[in-house]
Amino acid sequence: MKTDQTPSRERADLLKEAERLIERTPRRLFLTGAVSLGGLAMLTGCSPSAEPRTERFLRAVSRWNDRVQAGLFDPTRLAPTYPESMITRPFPFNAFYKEDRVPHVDGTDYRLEVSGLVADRHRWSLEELRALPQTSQVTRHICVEGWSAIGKWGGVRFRTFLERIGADLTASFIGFKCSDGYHTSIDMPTALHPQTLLTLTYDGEVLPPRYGFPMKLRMPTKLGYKNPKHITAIYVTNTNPGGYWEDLGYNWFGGS
Ligand SMILES: Nc1nc2c(c(=O)[nH]1)N[C@H]1C(S)=C(S)[C@@H](COP(=O)(O)O)O[C@H]1N2
Ligand SMILES: [Mo]
Repeated sequence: MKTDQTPSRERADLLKEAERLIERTPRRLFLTGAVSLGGLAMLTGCSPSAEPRTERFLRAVSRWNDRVQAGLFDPTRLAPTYPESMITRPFPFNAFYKEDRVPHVDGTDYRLEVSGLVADRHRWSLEELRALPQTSQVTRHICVEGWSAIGKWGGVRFRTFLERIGADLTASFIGFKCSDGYHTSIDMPTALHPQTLLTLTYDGEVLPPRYGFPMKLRMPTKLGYKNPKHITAIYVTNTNPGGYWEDLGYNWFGGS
């Protein structure tokens, strides 16, 4: 069937279903090329000839979804926290590669780059970051691949860090670059949320390599792929930087 000939009601349902599929599709299917956005559109019953148009349309739906999620986001509403007895052991590892390829970053030479709309572009050593006020929380991490797990992360409130670097808090986005080539970005209201932490520890220990040494941005209000590990650079910007999975069709806002 051609999208053009689909009755509008049916088409709306079809798009809703396609969007759900995009957001729930296991990343390995995107990775192996078994599923593309166009492919997903086909699964929902559109002909190959309608592919590019449908793809554009689905991306527009996902952008609309970003705006709805941003509008619904309550900067004061806290995600659930859990007792330490509920921590998932062992906590799962996940990345766009297998665990044997986890980067081993040297903490001695490490300096966190800060750029964009900030007053202070000073590069931060781990010692300096550890000297900032630390806090910890036990929260649930939810991955779109269909698993969730409870873990304990400790570090600096991201709002505190943004204030220290003199970030323009009226800017729209924060971008993150990682030592494994991963990248992602978040909206400012989420960056300023009290449970958004620049974490340096996992379960009371220095963050191990598999969980993102030297640091992971941990947000219990966002899905797993929005939580960057092995951060090397942070930049404040008004241009949406996108992200590794986001550019492949995962929803940008990625709220959980
Ligand atoms: N640098 C980097 N960060 C990343 C990823 C990655 O591949 N590289 N994967 C993301 C995804 S999809 C998930 S579910 C979580 C997994 O974090 P964990 O290994 O601590 O469970 O990291 C997120 N952050
Ligand atoms: Mo994930």
